[in-house]
Amino acid sequence: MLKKHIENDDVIRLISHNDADGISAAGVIANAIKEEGGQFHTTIVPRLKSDIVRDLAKEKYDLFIFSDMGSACIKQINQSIKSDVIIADHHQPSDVEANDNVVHINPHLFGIDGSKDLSGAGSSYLVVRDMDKKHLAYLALVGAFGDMQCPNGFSGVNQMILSDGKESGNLEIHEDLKIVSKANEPLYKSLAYTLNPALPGVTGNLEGAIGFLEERGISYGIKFDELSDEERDVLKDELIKLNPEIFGDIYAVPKLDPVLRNLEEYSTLLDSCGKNKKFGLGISLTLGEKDKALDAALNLQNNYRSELMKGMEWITREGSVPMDYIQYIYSDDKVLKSVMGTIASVGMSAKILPEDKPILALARLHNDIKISGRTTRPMVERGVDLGKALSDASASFGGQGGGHDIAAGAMIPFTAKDNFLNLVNDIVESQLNNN
Ligand SMILES: [Mn+2]
Repeated sequence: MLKKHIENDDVIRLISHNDADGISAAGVIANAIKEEGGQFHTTIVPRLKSDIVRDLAKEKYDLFIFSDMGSACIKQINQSIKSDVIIADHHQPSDVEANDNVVHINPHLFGIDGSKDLSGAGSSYLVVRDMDKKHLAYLALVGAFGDMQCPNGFSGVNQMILSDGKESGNLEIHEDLKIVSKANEPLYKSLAYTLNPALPGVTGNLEGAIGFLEERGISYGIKFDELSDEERDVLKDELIKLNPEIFGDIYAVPKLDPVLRNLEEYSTLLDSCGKNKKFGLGISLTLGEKDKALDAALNLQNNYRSELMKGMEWITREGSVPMDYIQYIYSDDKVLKSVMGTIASVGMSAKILPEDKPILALARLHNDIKISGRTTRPMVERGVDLGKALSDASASFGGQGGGHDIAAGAMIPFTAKDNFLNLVNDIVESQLNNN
């Protein structure tokens, strides 16, 4: 269907999600269209709502493509869009069947788990794969990284996309240290900025990183890429002592600019674009734009990283507030608010905060509080389901919440803060007792 519209010289209308997966998804389709000599017009939105679908329907395009979204809105799309539609999504679909003018691609329709085995960028890749586009497989995996679908390697359809990438010749896997910004930051910053896996005493701690390297006689002010082989070996041994997961498979596209080469880092850079609402910038990176675009994106990432370092300093100093069964952090500081969820989870994985209680990160937004909840796999195995806890507790106070057992979110009125915390504490207690 896509090919036919490109041949007709139709400008193709792309609508995608605002996170790293959504931007990668748009990038996969945009690259395919561009390579075939077609034209496209892209809009990135945080959520596909009925009024957006209604407004789109008024636009005169012959083909609409929804990527990393759309499956929940089949009913509205059926009702309002008469042109051709492609939906390439991986979220839980609504149970409405799509009309004949709608091609619906979603792993859940085939009994495949869309939260683990295929991303929105992956679904989009399946749309263009047969147009001789296996060289775009890597971009589908960037999306999978964005949606955290590579905990210990790829699974399911992602695995097949990985084989495509290797087959096309541009994607390679090699074992190395999984520290970030090896080519463009001094080593101590690379270590402090490495969040996944976390390095206790070093992640989120610039001074800790300098101290760690100085004590071991490793030059901290130069880039990782400039280290001697000898220093690299020492660094590897010492970092493995901190966290063995720091050495492992790296998925890389060598022909890309060094700062994008590692697909996981590529996805973090797109995430920075998304968080700052620079969607055009994100998409232009996926289309191969360098120089100014790359500098602008790195700039956004740097700002985010310095906010993150401030946040990490803050939790190192202040710690969390313990309750009997949960712990929480709360702030109404402008900088801290933007990184609350991340510092809560990195705080736990870097062992700054205790891991034996789920954490809620609370950020005040006017009259509401935004909550991000995180816990650990062992806590989930003991019965904790944060998605359920936050959905039930927020509903009791006229708020909204939900998510996964291990990570969830909610929004509640500010006035309900203390009662909400007490209720989540009680729910987690009963989850543990009833397990
Ligand atoms: Mn996604």
